Amino acid sequence: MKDDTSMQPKVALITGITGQDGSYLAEFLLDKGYVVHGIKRRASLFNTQRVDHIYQDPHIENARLKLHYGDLTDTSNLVRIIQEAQPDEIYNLGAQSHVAVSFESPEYTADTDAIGTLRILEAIRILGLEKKTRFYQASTSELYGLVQEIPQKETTPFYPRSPYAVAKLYAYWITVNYREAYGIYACNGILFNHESPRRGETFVTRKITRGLANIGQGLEECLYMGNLDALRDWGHAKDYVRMQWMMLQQDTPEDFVIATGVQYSVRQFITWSAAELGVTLEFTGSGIEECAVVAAISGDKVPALKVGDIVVRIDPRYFRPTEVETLLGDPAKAKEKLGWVPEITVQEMCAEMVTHDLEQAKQHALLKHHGYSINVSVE
Ligand code: NDP
Ligand code: GDR
Repeated sequence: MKDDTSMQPKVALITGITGQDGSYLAEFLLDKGYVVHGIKRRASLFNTQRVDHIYQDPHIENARLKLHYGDLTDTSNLVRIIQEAQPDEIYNLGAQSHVAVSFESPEYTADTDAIGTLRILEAIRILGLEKKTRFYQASTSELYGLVQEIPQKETTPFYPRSPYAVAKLYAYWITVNYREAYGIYACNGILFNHESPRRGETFVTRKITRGLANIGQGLEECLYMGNLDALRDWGHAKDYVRMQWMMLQQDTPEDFVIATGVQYSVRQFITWSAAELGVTLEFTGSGIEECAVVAAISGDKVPALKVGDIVVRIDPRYFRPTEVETLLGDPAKAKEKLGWVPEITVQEMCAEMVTHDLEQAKQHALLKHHGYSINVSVE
């Protein structure tokens, strides 16, 4: 590991700081004493909810969190921010990260996720920072797509199955190439799915925990889902950002798979989430006729539900043109070389997410009861 005792605080730049991982990583690095720069996008409404709790007034002396407006599609902007920040470490977490959306916006996804990565690596070169700045690329288990080996490890061949995964494949290899060609300390974390209460509402786990909590409070009628048979290796984002940092503290840059080594189906995640709410579900039918019916209720967390209610139905809209059916990672290298093991189980994570979303649903139900209009749309 690198010596961490120098007097000058280390400087990190995070693209995607307003996202799930970016927010946890910023907290983690601030705790370690870093000065953290983050890139946020201009939006017509505030979009910094995930980092508002660590916001520091830029007018105070020695503020250690600095946000810059920027975009991965804007080269000059990236060069200027990197020049200003002079980062010791760059974490490239920014991306159009939704697989289903990448089929709708493939070109934008490629521009942001593939060429955006190249733009940062080129900025490092243009600014002569090859020896100073270490680079982390948010690679993904989606690279394995149509899996060629079970479980998937660093040497497993890739077979991407979406415009998102194809864009990330370019980003993966350009990171390897700039490491080999220019000696940049650059590495890929091949991360399997990781979730948390800060997970975007349209990813499957959060859609489930939020949707069921809302239904239980009478804010929604039913959860419409896609492929319930998909198998994923789910971990907690907090565990995974720790590993992102560890990867940049080694003597030599290497790529690592980050996963838990266990997989479950989407249906199983629905069952756990319901159980956290005191609800037992029975799945009936199959394929696009499948639905989940309330079989029993214990406790009082779901006042709007009764036995016999249908809470999950299938909507073909949520099936992808090409699906990744199964993902299971082998994190042995991360354990052996870095001593990394995940600390939070998927069941604990599910419970945390349900608790969070139940609190939110109760608040929304209260507001609705008092006549305020609440938008709980789920996509
Ligand atoms: P999120 O979708 O929560 O966050 C994505 C971030 O990227 C947001 O801050 C978003 O900004 C920003 N962003 C999107 N487009 C651009 C752009 N054009 N320019 C600059 N910033 C942009 O993703 P996660 O935190 O879950 O994931 C972080 C990274 O890790 C992503 O690259 C993702 O592809 C990858 N990954 C994620 C995994 C997971 O399971 N979570 C697993 C493997 C890889 P805004 O808030 O304005 O939308
Ligand atoms: P994924 O995550 O595509 O693996 O990408 P997501 O949670 O979107 O889907 C997981 C699996 O669930 C199935 N599914 C549904 N998915 C969504 N979003 N909505 C549904 O209604 C639904 N029904 C079933 C999907 O078909 C899929 O099989 C995530 C992202 O964070 C990527 O950025 C990251 O690279 C990978 O994880 C690893």
